[in-house]
Amino acid sequence: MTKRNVALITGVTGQDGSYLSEFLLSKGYEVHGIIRRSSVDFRERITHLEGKPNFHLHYADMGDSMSLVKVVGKVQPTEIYNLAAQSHVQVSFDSPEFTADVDATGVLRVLEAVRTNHLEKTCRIYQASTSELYGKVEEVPQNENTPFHPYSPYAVAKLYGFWIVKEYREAYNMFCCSGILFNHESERRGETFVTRKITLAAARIAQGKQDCLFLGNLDSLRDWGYAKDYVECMWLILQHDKPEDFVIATGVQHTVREFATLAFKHAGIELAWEGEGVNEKGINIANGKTVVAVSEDFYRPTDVVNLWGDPTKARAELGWNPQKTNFEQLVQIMVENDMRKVAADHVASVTRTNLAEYLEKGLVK
Ligand code: NAP
Ligand code: F7E
Repeated sequence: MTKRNVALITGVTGQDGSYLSEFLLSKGYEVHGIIRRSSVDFRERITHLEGKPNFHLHYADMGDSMSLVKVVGKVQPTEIYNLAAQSHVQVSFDSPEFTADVDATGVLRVLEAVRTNHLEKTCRIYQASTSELYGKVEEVPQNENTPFHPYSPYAVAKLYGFWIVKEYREAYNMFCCSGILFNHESERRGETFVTRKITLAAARIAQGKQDCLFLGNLDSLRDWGYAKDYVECMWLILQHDKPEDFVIATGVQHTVREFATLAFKHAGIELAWEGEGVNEKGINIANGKTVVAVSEDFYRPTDVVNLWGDPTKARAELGWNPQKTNFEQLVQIMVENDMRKVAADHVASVTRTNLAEYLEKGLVK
């Protein structure tokens, strides 16, 4: 009898959920996703998948155990990918309790939904863990043995998620694992994460639709990869012969300033940097205009500034290639996408215009 592959994805409408759905459908999976009710029923990242015979959506919420128990019971998944989260670090300072409920207790609810439905022996579970666990870093680069030092309400919540998954693995012999993923970006990245904020602004400035981009800490170092490559690793982690946790990263780090320099270059603007700290500016060499400035509104109460992953274990044990898409290619993919997107918005919608203004004025982080 052929193996029945049924995946349940929480966070299916997010960046990773959309790429993972495409990946699993291409592997012949029956894919089920959890969505929550929103006043605007437009799910941009998965619209192209809706209506496909193997793609199904169910209403549930990470804060609602009953809904999770019901969906797991109905779908009888062989694999669960728990990607749902309040995933914005800055927002976790504004909404710490909600973040804890979804990102910490939500993980427990998923594990318990599996146990309640007696699927512990047949259902494998992937937990979307994060490099933010290393936080105020204790060593560079970071691997599976590096001590954790979470440094935001988001990271503290995700630390609970990591440990409860490990606990259920040992206590109940469940196949549940965490992927400790470093930052991964794409043309589907949320618009208030720093990479996408930069690529969209570079495109708007290049096309005369925005004057200046305001950013926070330009010195922050990240190990940025391509989301499409990272979802493959989530799947590989669940196909491994043993349930284990893995660091997923490229092994290369860059500053926010370097990302901005390269993004503007792809948009046709050469930047020169002047000044320091809050007075630093990115000047368009061609016309002397300031196109990047620093705003303290984007500084965080505590910031994680030196993330650099060591993907040796994933490469050796999963055969995963951390450099499939490198930094330069990632920036190029994102800028080319946003140049097209901004050009197509020739009559900018009210929402789009307002968002650009809000971003400029520092009202949306
Ligand atoms: P994302 O784009 O922000 O997507 C988050 C998803 O979670 C969305 O589908 C969202 O639904 C859903 N969600 C939030 N609260 C929910 C709730 N109460 N009930 C049900 N669904 C809820 O995040 P992402 O970048 O794809 O990241 C996926 C996961 O990986 C997250 O857990 C994130 O914390 C983690 N992670 C991300 C990165 C990265 O660099 N991207 C790195 C490490 C770990 P709506 O569309 O309805 O809001
Ligand atoms: O910030 C600095 C900011 O918001 C990156 C999430 O997917 O990855 C993501 O979290 C860095 C920080 O991502 C701005 O201070 C400067 O040091 O793009 P970000 P993040 O906080 O690293 C991890 C792995 C996750 O798990 C999360 O879910 O950039 N920065 N200026 C800025 N950041 C933002 N957002 N906006 C700025 O204007």
